[in-house]
Amino acid sequence: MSSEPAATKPLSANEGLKAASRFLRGNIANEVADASTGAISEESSQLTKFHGLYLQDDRDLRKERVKLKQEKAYGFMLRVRLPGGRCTPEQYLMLDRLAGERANGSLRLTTRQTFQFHGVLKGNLKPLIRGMHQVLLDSIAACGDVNRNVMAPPNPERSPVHQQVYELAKNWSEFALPKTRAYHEIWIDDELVAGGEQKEDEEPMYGPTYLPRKFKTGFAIPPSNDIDVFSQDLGFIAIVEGEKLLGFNVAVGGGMGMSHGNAETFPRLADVIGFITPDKVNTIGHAVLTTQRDFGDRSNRRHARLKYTIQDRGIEWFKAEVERRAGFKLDAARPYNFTTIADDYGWHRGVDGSWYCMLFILSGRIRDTEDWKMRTALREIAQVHRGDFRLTPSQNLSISGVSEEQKPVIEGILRQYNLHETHRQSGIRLNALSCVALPTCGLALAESERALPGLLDKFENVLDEAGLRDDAISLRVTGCPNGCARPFLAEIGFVGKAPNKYALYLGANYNGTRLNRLFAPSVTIDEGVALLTPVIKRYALERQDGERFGDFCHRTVLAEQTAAPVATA
Ligand code: SRM
Ligand code: SF4
Repeated sequence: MSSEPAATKPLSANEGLKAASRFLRGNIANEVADASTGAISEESSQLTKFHGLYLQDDRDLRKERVKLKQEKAYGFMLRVRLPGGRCTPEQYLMLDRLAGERANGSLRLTTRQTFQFHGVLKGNLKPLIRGMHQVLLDSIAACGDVNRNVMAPPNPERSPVHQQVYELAKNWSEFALPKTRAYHEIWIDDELVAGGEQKEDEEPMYGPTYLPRKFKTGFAIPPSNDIDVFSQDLGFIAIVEGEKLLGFNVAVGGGMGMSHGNAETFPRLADVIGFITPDKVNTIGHAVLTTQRDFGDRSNRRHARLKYTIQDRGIEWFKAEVERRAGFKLDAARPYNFTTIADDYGWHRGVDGSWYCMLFILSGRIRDTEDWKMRTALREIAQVHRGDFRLTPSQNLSISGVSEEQKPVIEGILRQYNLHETHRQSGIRLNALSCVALPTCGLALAESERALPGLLDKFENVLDEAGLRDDAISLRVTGCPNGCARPFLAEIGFVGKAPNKYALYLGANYNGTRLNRLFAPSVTIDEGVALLTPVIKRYALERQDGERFGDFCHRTVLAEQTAAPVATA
């Protein structure tokens, strides 16, 4: 598959769709206006992704619907574009309102620092997008074959460099936005629906068929690798001297997704190819992105990410092509050191004197339940907060830029709703991620978000017994091997294969620089916990000074397993 140039093979169906879409318009407007069904066509649902929208259905209701001879319970997922995960209180209040009025009453914080709505009925799409537009939010390029939501460390008040890096991330996000007017026409201005004259667009950077596949960028500031920089197609690792941002090491070709049992698909860590000064971010970004645009595989979408372009053609070839396009040579990469992936929970004071409070939010799910009114609490905070909110790559939320006078007010609301101690939980819970999976994700093979609480309870029992309750151990669960919670970078990864069947991965490190390995190809949740119980007990007894769980597994059980026959997924 890999040696043949992609151009000689037939193009995938999506390429034809994009080319014929008149810069992402297609027939979306007409189909959204059609009230006879809650769905849109397969073609349109491929195109709406570029507008941040996925057609989904409630999979819990599928059987019942068939019985009743009704169409599936369709609803859309909408993903907001939110570079660096920043939103103002005014924006938050609008999102919260829209979640209640136009979606399923919850907001979901994602692993790429943004919000998702679920269960949006077709008739609610326009009001929702227009509501977002009123507070200057959009969902352009939140999904689709383009540069996705750009990640950056969440708390700029930690240092002036954090603020500078956030600005650069935002700037690259704007730079790499598609230029088509389709989004505004369809969702905001109604030009097409009203039969307005078709405008022609240009996409100087993307061209009419955009990229072969999604493309993800993230900025990290060592020693924190909270954004998992090596999982990004394009990563910028800040090199800081004293309080000065010297520039970035550039990392290319990371990605998580794979298919079980298909060795031609695999998770891959990005390669560091050199160093650039801060003024070169967009130039290098443009060179990397257009190299992938021109050389990525447009015939096979399972082989179309940048990681495969690099794997097939070689990193030296790739670097030379990027340098040719950028018009300069990269400097040698500078030394850096990542020590953690964790969010710093609780209250902290920034260098500018303001405070931020990092809240732990399990799986990023914000909703009210009978006994826990988290959504109400956050709304009340947004009503009085004068700073902003920062979403983290670990699905958490930071109340950021809080003044000394405001701090007791915010703290009072957190206490009133029992949110003030969200971070006083076991180490494994505070380091757990899960993807959405069932019931909304059409690709889920197993439960994830809904399985996480039970899985954590079981692990907590084992860890309590071993005296390891407070040890930070990263656990990531996904409902399939696409890897939306970056499970291949977890010390313990559960990757869904079938209902209550998971491939169990072990031994990544706690700074996101080593992938984990398959430990057991197919286990139920109970079997997985049972398999790991002796490992956890052994860790408690045999770990070396300061040794993390993932490193311990790498040194012991995985090394021992290598000597024995290797399991395959
Ligand atoms: Fe993802 C597809 C949810 C981060 C790799 N992802 C999906 C879809 C849209 C399912 C679909 O295509 O029908 C999921 C929607 C579920 C739902 O009901 O909401 C979905 N992905 C998510 C989110 C919401 C997970 C979460 O619980 O937070 C994350 C949203 C991120 C965002 O705000 O933009 C999310 N997805 C990721 C990540 C992590 C990251 O980017 O840091 C990855 C792995 C990194 C990577 O891309 O390699 C990821 N998602 C995928 C893939 C596999 C892509 C691949 O080329 O390997 C798919 C499937 C696909 O694209 O065909 C996918
Ligand atoms: Fe869906 Fe799979 Fe992503 Fe989970 S990992 S949200 S199941 S695509």
